[in-house]
Amino acid sequence: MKVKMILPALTEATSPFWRPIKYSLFPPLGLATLAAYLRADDEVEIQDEHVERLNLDDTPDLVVIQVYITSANRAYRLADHYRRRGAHVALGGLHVTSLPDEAMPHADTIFLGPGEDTWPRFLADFRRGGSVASGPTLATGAAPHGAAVYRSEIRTLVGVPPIRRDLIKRHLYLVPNSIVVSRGCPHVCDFCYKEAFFEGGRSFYTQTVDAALAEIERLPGRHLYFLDDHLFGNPRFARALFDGMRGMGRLWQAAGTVNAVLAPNLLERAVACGLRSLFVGFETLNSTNLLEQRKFQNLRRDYGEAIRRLHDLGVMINGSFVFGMDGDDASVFERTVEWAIERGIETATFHVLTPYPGTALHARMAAQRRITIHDWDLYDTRHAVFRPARMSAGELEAGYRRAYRDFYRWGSILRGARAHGGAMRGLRHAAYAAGWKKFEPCWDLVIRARRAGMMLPVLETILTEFGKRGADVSTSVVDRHEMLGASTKDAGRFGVHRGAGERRSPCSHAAEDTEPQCLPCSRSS
Ligand code: B12
Ligand code: SF4
Repeated sequence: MKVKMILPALTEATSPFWRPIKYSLFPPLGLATLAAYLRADDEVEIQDEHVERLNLDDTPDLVVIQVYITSANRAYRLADHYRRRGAHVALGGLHVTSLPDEAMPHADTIFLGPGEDTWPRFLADFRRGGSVASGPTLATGAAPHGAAVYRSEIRTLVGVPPIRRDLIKRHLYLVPNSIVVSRGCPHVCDFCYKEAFFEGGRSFYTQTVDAALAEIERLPGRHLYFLDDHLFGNPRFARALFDGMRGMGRLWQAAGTVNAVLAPNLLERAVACGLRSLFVGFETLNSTNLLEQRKFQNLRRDYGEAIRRLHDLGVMINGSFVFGMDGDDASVFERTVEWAIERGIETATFHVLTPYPGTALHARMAAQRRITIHDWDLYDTRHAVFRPARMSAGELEAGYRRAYRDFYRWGSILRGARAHGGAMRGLRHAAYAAGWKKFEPCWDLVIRARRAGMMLPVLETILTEFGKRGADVSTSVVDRHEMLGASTKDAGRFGVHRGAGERRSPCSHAAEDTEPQCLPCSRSS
């Protein structure tokens, strides 16, 4: 069987404002996950339109398209194209799950929720002769025009086959070693995609620690980027994973919450096994906004203390902030940027609040008739698609753009550098922030020359230098903690071999006190 898997690019990809660096970071892990369920004799190709021109002249038997909100229009055009050519078109992903009725007319089969249970079931049905609409338990019946709907019900990562990384064109990505070892998140924020996507089943679950460690072992080089929504979301799993990673010599980046950063002895374990930079969802400095968005886990948390803890352990921070919540007026931009600079946050990702269909935020705004734009192309967190409460949509968009400009001015970078209170640390801050934003045209040149993969050794070298002192401190803290008897008792519970870390060669990056710097790798700044 000939299978074509496509990650379409958002419409912006063809615009002069296209920023290659932002979209050449991570390979399409979701599609590579699904490809693992195909047979060895299937002919399969993954094409990612963010990094390559699609070949649309082929004639696959089965076309699989992953649909995000910002690429939905493009995805539907591609689906229509392949249906005209006689292929069976399967659509899935976040946007299809939120708006199945919209996706149906463009597909032969649609998939709601994660694909680990529905996709293999569909494949079996399809191979039996294409009668997918009557799939026994999961196909929930035919839509008016005949598309079948497969709805995910069984939520587990136990026993999933290894991701088909051989199908990923590693040289086209700046961060080819991205990895996810869990799905979802234990929290419930109103603006997040999570509740809609995982509706009807568990919305947070992890691999076994053994499986996660095995996946890490399969990745070449040293650098890893965990794309989990909240790698620290299950502290017992996280502790066992970090203990298992000790001695592997990895350098890694991930996302976490303020809460997780403040949790005792979790961050130290992460640093001891190679954490060098963390994407932290601060989102807003206003507690009324946190309440409004039900981001309770950030309420009454000491953001300043979280930042100090990260910096003391040598972890670089990418702070995430959302503008446009009902408590925000036009002063929010300057206040937030100043706060971040004064605390020496190295990089920041700003977003305009965006009501994704299926979220509680969307339902609330729709009920209040505040949604003004329905073109999905503009749901990219750069446009105000709703009427803000305390400023105009124009002010919100202009303020968002100004926040980026102000945060990355040379003056701001230098002020942020001074906030670290030490020459070498300050230098690291300046090198990091400037390296990301000020030299973006250089990155773009490398990417356009299809040499993105060449930058991985550079990234690894930089991260090796970054945070050595923190790694030393955290290693000794963790060791002390274990000597006191609080060792890896969680490991067995999650299926990790006891002492997995000890089996591996000792960490080679735990000695000198050189000033570190690091390439920023924000998820979507
Ligand atoms: C990495 C990432 C990116 C990367 C690259 C994306 C990529 N290569 O896949 C970059 C930086 C380019 C990016 C950009 C953006 N992103 Co982004 N990104 C992510 C992130 C952090 C991880 C994606 C991932 O790899 N997940 C792990 C894999 C295993 O899961 P998966 O991809 O969802 O695939 C599974 C299922 O969805 C399903 N599935 C998917 N497709 C199909 C198809 C079929 C047929 C079947 C059966 C199943 C199926 O099966 C897979 C296995 O279970 C997610 C958050 C998240 N946790 O998903 C946000 C996320 C997807 N991004 C989001 C957004 C908003 C954006 C941007 C608009 C941000 C911006 N401000 O510009 C842009 C635009 C993206 C676009 N091209 O349109 C939102 C999407 C909201 C929505 N409703 O669509 C998310 C959910 C973040 C969030 N919390 O809001 N992103
Ligand atoms: S903490 Fe992050 S991933 Fe989790 S529900 Fe909130 S916004 Fe979503």
